[in-house]
Amino acid sequence: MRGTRFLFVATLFALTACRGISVARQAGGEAGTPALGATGPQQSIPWGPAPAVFPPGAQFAVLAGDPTKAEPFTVRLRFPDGYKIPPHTHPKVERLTVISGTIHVGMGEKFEVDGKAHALPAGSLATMPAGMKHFAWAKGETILQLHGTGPWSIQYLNPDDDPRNKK
Ligand SMILES: [Cu+2]
Repeated sequence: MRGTRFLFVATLFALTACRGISVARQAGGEAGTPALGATGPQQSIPWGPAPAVFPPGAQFAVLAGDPTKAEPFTVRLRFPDGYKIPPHTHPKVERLTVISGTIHVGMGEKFEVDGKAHALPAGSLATMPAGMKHFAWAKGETILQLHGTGPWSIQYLNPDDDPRNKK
């Protein structure tokens, strides 16, 4: 059944945001991981255009590690209101935390805006197993944090949806 493998935690855990700096300090001890302990929240995020695998309009920042390598990583994505990611899978578990805004995540092979999608407001955590087919859209400007172990990528189910195939 669709969505049964979607391990979904909608519980708000706003306190986590307050603990973010200490978590980052621990991560700072790893090789190649920038120490974020001395930097503040948001204003120190090194935003830039998202990689070409994302539909145009997203901003991207690597906070720790390298998502293209076989190592732990933490990245952030900033989507404008209404931003859509067509149906896709990932080769590794996707773990996302909603920092602000709301991301809607639907399961399956077809992009459908309906009541079956999960609305994940700020503070939500979602975990999607490798290979699970899903899609997403943002309501309001939305910032997500993804963490896991690379190499991380997106495989669109329909090659026509892959922005790299569009000229
Ligand atoms: Cu995904």
